[in-house]
Amino acid sequence: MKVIDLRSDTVTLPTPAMREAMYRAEVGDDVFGEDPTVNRLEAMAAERMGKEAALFVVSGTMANLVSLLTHCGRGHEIIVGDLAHTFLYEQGGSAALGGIHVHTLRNQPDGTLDLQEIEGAIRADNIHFPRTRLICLENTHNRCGGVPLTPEYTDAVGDLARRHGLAVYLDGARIFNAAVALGVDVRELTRGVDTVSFCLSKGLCAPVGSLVCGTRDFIAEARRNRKIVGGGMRQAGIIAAAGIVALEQMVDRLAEDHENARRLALGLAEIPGISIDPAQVRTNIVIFDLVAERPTSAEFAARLSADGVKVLALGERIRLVTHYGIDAADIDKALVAIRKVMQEAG
Ligand code: TLP
Repeated sequence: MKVIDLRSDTVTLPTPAMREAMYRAEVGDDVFGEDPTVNRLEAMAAERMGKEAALFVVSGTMANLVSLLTHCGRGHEIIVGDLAHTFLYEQGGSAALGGIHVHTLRNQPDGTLDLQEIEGAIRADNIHFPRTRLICLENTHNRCGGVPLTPEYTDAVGDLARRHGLAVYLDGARIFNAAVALGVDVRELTRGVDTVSFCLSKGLCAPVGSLVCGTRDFIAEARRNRKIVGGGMRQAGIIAAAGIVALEQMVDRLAEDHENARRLALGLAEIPGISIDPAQVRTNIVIFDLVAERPTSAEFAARLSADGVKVLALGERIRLVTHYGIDAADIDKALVAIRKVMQEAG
């Protein structure tokens, strides 16, 4: 029986073209800047994001950490959403390792931070206060159900930041999902921010890797910070090769994942005991609530898993993510299994 794994798009496996490219990759010592495949990937990434330079790192978490360490010093403050990945799921790395103070604002259901609230959160120059340095955004917004932030909103935050002498960092782990969903070039989503990171190892199917993109000076400093956290890799072209294939071949097809997510959301809306608004599902992430006390989200996930469908319990909510390993027939099978679990519970 094929397991239908909807826990995350991180479960995607490298494609045959990626394995071939990895096998053939030309490599060198990347800490010396001599891995031609890493250099090529970094140049491609910078170009795609409309930034001067890029840095290859092992994960989205490292991309966020290295970016924050580079933007901020000890005691500096960042403004970030209370549902941001950086805030919720990274062990407070920026505080633990960087001494960075975190000022959270409530994420709106559409993944944005209210502009007035951002403005209100910026510290005055006062000896008692930390110094505000950076505004952090996330696109698509994971915990807000994969919603894409628009170019207009991102530009507005960029304008606000510049008025106050601040920088903007975008956790764009799934930025290509946002660009595909909105039908815009990814550069429209990054032109308003100083620095952006994105992941190769989620919907784009590469086995490892993320990129931080920004100015040449910023990336030079970020390269030092990658080294201090132990992220200097040697013949990393082996994995960068898969990333090049990811950028060349795997971006446009994200639309299929979005289509499957919509199919899933529409099916879920028909199942008694499940609360979801399919109109909120814009990319490849589907989050819903269970209406009754039973099953709990943990029971729901455990029962489905026994039927070969894996989902993630996020507190009381359930998250499902579509990806390259999931087709429309899998969605229909998952819906049958979910309906069965809900009938048995009711
Ligand atoms: N998110 C993962 C898990 O942490 C839950 C997932 O399955 O969604 N930014 C965003 C917006 C992310 O969603 C993630 C991963 C990261 C950063 C961290 O990336 P990795 O896992 O490569 O460190």
